[in-house]
Amino acid sequence: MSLLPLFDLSLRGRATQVALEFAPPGGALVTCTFGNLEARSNRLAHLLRARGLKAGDRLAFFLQNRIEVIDLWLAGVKLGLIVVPVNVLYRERELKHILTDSAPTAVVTSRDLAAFIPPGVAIWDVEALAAEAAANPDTRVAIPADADTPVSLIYTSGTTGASKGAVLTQGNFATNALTLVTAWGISAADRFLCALPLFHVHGLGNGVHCWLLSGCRMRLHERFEHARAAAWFEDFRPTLFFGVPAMFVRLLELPPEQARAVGGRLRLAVSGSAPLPAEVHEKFRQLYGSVILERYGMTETLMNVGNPYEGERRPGTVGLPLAHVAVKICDEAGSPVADGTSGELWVKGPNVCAGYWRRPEATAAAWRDGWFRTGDIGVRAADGYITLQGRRSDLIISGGFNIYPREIEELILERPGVREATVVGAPDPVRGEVPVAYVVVDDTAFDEGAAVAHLRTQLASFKQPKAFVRVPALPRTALGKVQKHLLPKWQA
Ligand code: MCA
Ligand code: AMP
Repeated sequence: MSLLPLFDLSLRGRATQVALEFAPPGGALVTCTFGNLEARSNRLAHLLRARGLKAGDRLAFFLQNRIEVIDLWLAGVKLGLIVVPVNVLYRERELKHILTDSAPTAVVTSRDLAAFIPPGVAIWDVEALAAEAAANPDTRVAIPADADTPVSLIYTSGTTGASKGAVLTQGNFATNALTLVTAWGISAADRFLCALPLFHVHGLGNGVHCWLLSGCRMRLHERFEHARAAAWFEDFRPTLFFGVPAMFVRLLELPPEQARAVGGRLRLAVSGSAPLPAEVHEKFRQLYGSVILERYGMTETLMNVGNPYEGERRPGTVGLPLAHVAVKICDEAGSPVADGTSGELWVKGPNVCAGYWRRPEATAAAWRDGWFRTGDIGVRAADGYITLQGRRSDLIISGGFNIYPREIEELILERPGVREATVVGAPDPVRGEVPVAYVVVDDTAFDEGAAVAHLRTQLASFKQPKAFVRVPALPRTALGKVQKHLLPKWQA
């Protein structure tokens, strides 16, 4: 199975239909038909080929949502490239790791973001690339591809601090989208509002692929802005919305009458990437008259489990395994546990990535007998519904973005006067969790202002600790492991 024949249902089959409305910040709406997208990506594919790119080469993008991201993705699929999406909030240190590890031919970026790219990496300006592409022929260029053809390297934060690239194939994306389009009844009649970033699999794997496979109309925004969301819903009148819990929390701020009207047009709202509090699920139902469908996925596996479209969408649970995936819940030894007992979720299916890019040891550690160990802890009820309870690692999820404490701790420990440091997730009403640092410092040598300023240059904004809490010592077990749950609670 490969992507282009599935995209062709829309790119060629619905060539004259409006595919996309892009809303640039402060600018007028730009509209594209599926035929326009086919032509634009063909022109770009000709140009990329002329610049020497061939199947298997990496091409990174470091861009806010815009039409050119779609062009790059489609041209990449056509040429068999491995596209490397990079979070726009990452800064030099994070970028250096990803761009060194994936060794792309170039990174496509915009003028405002180019300054963050470390030296030594070829930068292609997105505007210049688009202008040059426009002069190329719009005839189809495509290499043969199958389910095993790699199409993307997406970096996921590793427990050791260095993120690893998950090698995702055409088969992974195709299976994922086919299952979701079928499970969620997505059709060409839908109107899909997308304000998720396209550099993560929620926006890219679920958003873009469900849109292209179903042939619905997508309204794309550069990013989610809660102050504008109400106006967007009013104006576009979506039937379909995918969001992270922080977006649904923000949507609870809409006046009841407006929320009701939005909810009346909304056929389906899907939440994922972080736990959706049952209370938000219930408040959204009351306010909008729409029952959110919560599902669970990972970068390495795309989607695994979801609440049913037909049937009970049970708050606080992620539902039942999706059609393409097998799920088992295991104890530490890898034996399945009984229903009602907590264990680690192991998954198997055509959705699971091919491994970690150039990291055979990490790949061997994450797979066992063909099953991928998710690191997520959960429990299955007698009727099959799965509830996630936490992680084997101490991952923090803030607004749907993942943070590994170790990465921040290592940077804090490099500061003068810091003897010990640990970072934990503190509850936050909108973002779910925010990182907070607990430090044991020598007060005469530690300069908090300088530490904050330094971290700002080193880390994405969502990873910045919201506070430095000074403690006399970190609580530790007899073996020296920090007992994070014993730290004094921090409140904003
Ligand atoms: C967020 N910020 C951005 C952007 N997005 N800045 C520039 N460009 C962006 N695209 C920054 C803001 O500057 C601000 O930084 C902070 O994030 C929060 O912004 P705010 O406007 O106050 O937004 P909010 O109302 O708090 O909502 C945050 C958000 C954002 C918009 C929901 O967290 C977001 O886009 N999350 C989506 C993450 C996502 O797609 N995850 C999927 C991963 P500052 O704090 O410095 O002021 S894939 C995954 O997890 C798996 C596979 C799955 O299951 O889906
Ligand atoms: P990422 O590393 O960005 O792929 O994030 C994947 C992680 O997000 C999963 O391993 C889960 O811990 C978490 N996640 C995704 N969806 C949900 C959900 N609906 N509820 C709780 N956690 C989720």
